[in-house]
Formats: sequence, structure tokens, C-alpha cells
Amino acid sequence: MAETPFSPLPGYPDEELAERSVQLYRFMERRRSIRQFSDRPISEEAIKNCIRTAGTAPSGANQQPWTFVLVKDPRVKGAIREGAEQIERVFYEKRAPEEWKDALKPLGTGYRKPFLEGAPYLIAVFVQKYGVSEDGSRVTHYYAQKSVGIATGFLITALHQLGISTLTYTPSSMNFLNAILKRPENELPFLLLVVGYADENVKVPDIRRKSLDEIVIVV
Ligand code: IYR
Repeated sequence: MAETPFSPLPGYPDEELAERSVQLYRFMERRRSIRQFSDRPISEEAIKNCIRTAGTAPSGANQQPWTFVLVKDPRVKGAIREGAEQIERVFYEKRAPEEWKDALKPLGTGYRKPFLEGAPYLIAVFVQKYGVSEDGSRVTHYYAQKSVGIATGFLITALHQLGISTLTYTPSSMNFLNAILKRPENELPFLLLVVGYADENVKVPDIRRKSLDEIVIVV
């Protein structure tokens, strides 16, 4: 097999790094998950470019084991809301242990998910457990879950960069998404990203982020 060619990568001058890193931190710390979305339209081209950005994420053996389903059709959003609320109702009324419900209290969530219809887009992110080559044979995917997690981070960051808000939404079973979105058996739902501008009256819970000292250990 031919060897992969290697090329150098550009960087920034050393004296700029501290300032650049603070700027990015300040920008990213302003990102918040929201649950009240405006129905204000957003350019589909812009959203697709954010998905292209997600597709630049690193992945195991560069296999890019992700599928992004961009949902804009109100009927499909309605079907997703219906499926999700059914699952959430059972979660909140029967399945969720008290400890889990206690952990969720500060977020003020419940089984109703109006944002699944109200936001202009949903992006259903799928993990390809394995690939399927042209002759139909299976291709092993390495570290597929981790890779898709990283790509989703890229997607959230790209949208934030445009001032677009997101909610990383994960009903406790997501198999209904395969049926509604007609995705094949090798694709597992990873999460549903709700995408739109924040409602002008949006309220977010007062949460705090761990300090650097709490999350870093330098050895
Ligand atoms: N899927 C439910 C419950 C829920 C679970 C976690 I973990 C959250 O961070 C938030 C909510 C819901 O969305 O209501």
C-alpha cells in the first residue's frame, strides 16, 4: 500500500497563545444549553456548514463513523416529539430513580418537550457501530462512540460560533429515531441536538462550572 504523505501544520507565535486561549475560553463559557427556542428561521446552508465542521473531527482510524440527520420537516419534528414525550412520560412517572430525579431538579425539566417542534432544526446524530462496504460486507469501526462524541462537540462549538443555541437531548431510549428517520441497523442514535436561536425570554438555571483546580491535575 502507498504511504500516506505528511505535510507540516501552521501555528501561532508563542507570545499570542495565552491571550488567544483566554479569548476562546471566554467565548466558550458563554455557551449554555437552553430549552426555550425561538422559531426564527435559520439558513440551512449555515447549519450544513456546521455539520461539515463536525465532520472534520478526529476519529478512530479516520473512519468518520457518524451520520447527521438534519430534520426541518414539521411533520417529522412532530413525530419525534410524540415519540420522545411517550418515553419521557414513562421515565418521569415510573422508571427514573429518585436520585436521578433529584439530580435533574435544578434543571426544571419534565416530560413535555415542545422545543422538539418549536426549534427550526433537530440534528439526530447517529453512531455507525460498523461500516458497510460497497459489496455489503461489514467494516469494523474503532472507538466509534468516542469519535462521535468529539464530532458532536465540534458541531455544538460551530453553532455557538454563529450565535445559535443547542440542547443536547437524550431521551432514555432513542431507538424510535431509527424508525422515524429510516436509519439502518448499523446506526445507533447518539443524541438529538435541538438547534435554534434562544427565545428572547429564555431562562437558564443558575449552574456553576467547576474551577480549573477542580478539573486539572498537573504531574
Ligand atoms: N431525558 C430527560 C431527563 C434528563 C436527563 C439528563 I442526564 C439531563 O441532563 C436532563 C434531562 C429529559 O430530557 O427531560
